[in-house]
Amino acid sequence: MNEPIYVTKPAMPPLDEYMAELSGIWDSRILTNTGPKHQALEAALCKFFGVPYFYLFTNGHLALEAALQVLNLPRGSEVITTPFTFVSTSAAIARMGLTPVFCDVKDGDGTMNPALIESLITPRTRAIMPVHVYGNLCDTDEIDGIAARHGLKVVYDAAHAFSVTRKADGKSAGVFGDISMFSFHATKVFHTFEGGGLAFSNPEFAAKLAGLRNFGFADGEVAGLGGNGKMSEAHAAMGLCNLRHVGNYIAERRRVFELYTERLSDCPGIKIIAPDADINSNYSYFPIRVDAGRFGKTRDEVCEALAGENIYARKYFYPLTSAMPIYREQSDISATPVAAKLADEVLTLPLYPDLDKADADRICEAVLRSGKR
Ligand code: T4K
Repeated sequence: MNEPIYVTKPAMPPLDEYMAELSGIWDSRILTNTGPKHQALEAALCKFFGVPYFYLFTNGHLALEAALQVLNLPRGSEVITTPFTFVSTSAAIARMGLTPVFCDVKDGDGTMNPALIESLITPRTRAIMPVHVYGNLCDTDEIDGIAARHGLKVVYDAAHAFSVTRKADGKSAGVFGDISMFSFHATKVFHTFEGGGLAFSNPEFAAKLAGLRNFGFADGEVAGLGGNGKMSEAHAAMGLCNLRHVGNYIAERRRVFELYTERLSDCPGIKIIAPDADINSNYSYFPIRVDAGRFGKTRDEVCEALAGENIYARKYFYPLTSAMPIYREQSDISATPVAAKLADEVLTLPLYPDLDKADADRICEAVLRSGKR
């Protein structure tokens, strides 16, 4: 049997580079509580995203919860979001005592369909939480415009969108809406082992978010109900190293993306969800849609056939979060038919910087063979 290939493999900087960062921590004995590595990484990320504030957190999910908490929405408020996402997005809304209201997505890139948002607004709606799926940017101008007209806040789940920029004006995924959340989990394009953070420009959020990630402390006193979301120095050190190499990681991802595209783009029944033409992509995922009628096998059958060859693709995102037991009673999956179809058809193939041509070929051949069984 061939070696297993997983959906991703974290990109690593040279070990001696990381050890050099760590030696600074050994000298200073400052391990956490917004130390020098943490401050350096935040400053570098402000520049990277072109935002006045970037706050690091222990992970993207906690950052998303803090982003909602800082908006101070009344309990039970409705937040319009998408069901075609990782469980974290809807869970953050629900765990903050808010109600997710599921909006359907666009067939092309799986991001929220702005044409449907206004029909979901009720007197209880207070915010919108769209997701930049696979790094494809949402229709931010339209969504932010709707929010402004209706007095709503916007928090973008930008977990997948590190380094994505708009071609037209060079704007990064960090500048839209009120706050954008990025995940720095091991499986992401840029990682800090675990981690994440918030990009924003409102100075009022800055003081409050500092408290929310540090037990509510402000000027030495507990001024609010905070938790502990601080990123450690060892994690921040990994971020400093990876930031030096992320351009290379993305170039290597692009190489793999192009290999797959060359082999799979002409296959009847397989459709690649390509990066939108108007963005500079980070090539975070390689999602394909399997049209069972034309390909001859369902997405699940393709996924199983690949697993049989020791290739572990993932169904990002299946099931829809709205179909999960905790939301099922309050949501109607038939109201989001495009998302439901995507969730049934999509399969993300392994994609990471050091996936070599031989493995990419092996994966493509396994996909093509699965349709002929
Ligand atoms: N919003 C969105 C839209 C998200 O996609 C995510 C996270 C979040 C919010 C929340 O952000 P974080 O709180 O996570 O920062 C993975 C990741 O755990 C998760 O971060 C990610 N999205 C999601 C899409 O994927 P799993 O459970 O599907 O992946 P996992 O952990 O099984 O890893 C996949 C494969 O990667 C493994 O089979 C092997 C390889 N791997 C994984 C890890 C963790 C490694 O080689 N080394 C590793 O350390 O969730």
